[in-house]
Amino acid sequence: MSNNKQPNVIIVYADDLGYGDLSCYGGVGVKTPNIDRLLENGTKFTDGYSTSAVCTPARYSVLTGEYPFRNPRTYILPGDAPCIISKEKLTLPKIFKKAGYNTAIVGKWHLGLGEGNLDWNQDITHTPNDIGFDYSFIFPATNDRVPCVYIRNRRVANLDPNDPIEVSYADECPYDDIPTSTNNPELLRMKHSHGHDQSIINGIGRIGYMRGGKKALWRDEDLAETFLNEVKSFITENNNNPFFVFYALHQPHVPRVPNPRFVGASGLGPRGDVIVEMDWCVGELIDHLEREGLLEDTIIIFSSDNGPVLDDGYHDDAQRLNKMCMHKPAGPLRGGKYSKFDGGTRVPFIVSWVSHIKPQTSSALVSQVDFMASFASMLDVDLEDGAPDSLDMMDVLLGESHIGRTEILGEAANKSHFLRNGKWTYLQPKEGPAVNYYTDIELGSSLDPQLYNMEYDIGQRENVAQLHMDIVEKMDKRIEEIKAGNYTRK
Ligand code: NG6
Ligand code: CA
Repeated sequence: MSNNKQPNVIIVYADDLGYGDLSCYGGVGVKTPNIDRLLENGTKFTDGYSTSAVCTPARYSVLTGEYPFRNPRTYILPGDAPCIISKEKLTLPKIFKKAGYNTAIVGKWHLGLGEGNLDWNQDITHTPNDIGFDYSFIFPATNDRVPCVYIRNRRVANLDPNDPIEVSYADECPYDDIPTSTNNPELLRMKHSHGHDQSIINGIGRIGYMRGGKKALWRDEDLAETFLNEVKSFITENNNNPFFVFYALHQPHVPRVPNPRFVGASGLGPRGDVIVEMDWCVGELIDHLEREGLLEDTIIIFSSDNGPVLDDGYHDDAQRLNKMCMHKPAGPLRGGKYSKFDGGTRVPFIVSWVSHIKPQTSSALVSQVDFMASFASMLDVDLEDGAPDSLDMMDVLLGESHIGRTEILGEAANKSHFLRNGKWTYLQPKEGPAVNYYTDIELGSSLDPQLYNMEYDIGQRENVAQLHMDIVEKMDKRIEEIKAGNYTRK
């Protein structure tokens, strides 16, 4: 690096934002001027991937540098799951800590808390603070799962000891005195289309049952600003010390409830409105760094955990309005969230650093699993045997080289894999419906092998497997090799 001051690093990580959802990625229905602004001093990656088409496994890879399937617990977790990252494991925040940084996570967590049978009214023993974060202000799982509360470090925030929290993910509601979607549909202000029919919190049906904790409940309209203010305070407090922040946004995951200031901001209904709100958050973040005199010295990465979905369980008119406005959340890609097609894992991927990066577009193949080895290399921290699937791509992330990975492995929600190698993407056969009935997303499941030439078929329309069975066999073998523990870095 040309200057010897250690840059601050902020990863802004959206939830279910698609490849086509930003104006700088060609999105037509919604304007994202603040995120686009990152490209004035940044690289726009056209071929950047998360490791999974759903949240928990994708986040697991960012924080551990490991493909999700190496840990059998990397499924979409319920809100009362134990933490799936062990305290001993080398993690991304630990890399920063070894280099003298202060570290924080703010926003969505969804990697489990505690050790099982969690008592939400006591100090929690296994939180982000045990895997390398000095400070954490999170919600436990997703905004559609109970408990709908913030957790600051080890404690539920604003908890009244006289109103303890109970949480259950049993099929039947174990509490007879709480409102549920089945018993109290009159309380709902947003109707569910599938699932989300258990506890009602703030007029919205959720996944899971929750009793008590009234004062601790979040207001959905305030989530964005609450998290933003936490990030801002942490930055101000660390003005004189290098810091790493994992800013895990909750937008545009369901239920999409923008602050009233953003209602109607997009013309795309709630989904578009929360994207505008998210963009505003990024603008506020940039302005805050500037005011603190830190913008020049801060690397900002913007990406998403997985691809887009329109109907993910609530009637919020996303399908109709997106169609009407011709907004394609996955852009030219096939499939979306949950899918083995590129729409599941190929996501917006921007790296900006005001003092170092010239505006450019890069088609280098990059994966979020590489953050760990890349920052370890920048900070001169030894990975030892941690982060086995992570490659040092720092020069690529900084736009100094355009030679990325040769191969990328990704997985669908059903744990079936694809491998991209240069222009070829191969999808391993797996039984299952071609299209999910509820979300209307093409999942990429098929008993036939699929091979696509990404150079001229970005939409993965023409399966050329039969023409290139030699490539199919080679790529299939390679997936099995990687799965069997032939780690990428060795
Ligand atoms: C699914 C939910 C979906 C969403 C997803 C997790 C239903 C019917 N669907 O099970 O709404 O919460 O889990 O999304 O309950 S993720 O982005 O955190 O992976
Ligand atoms: Ca997600």
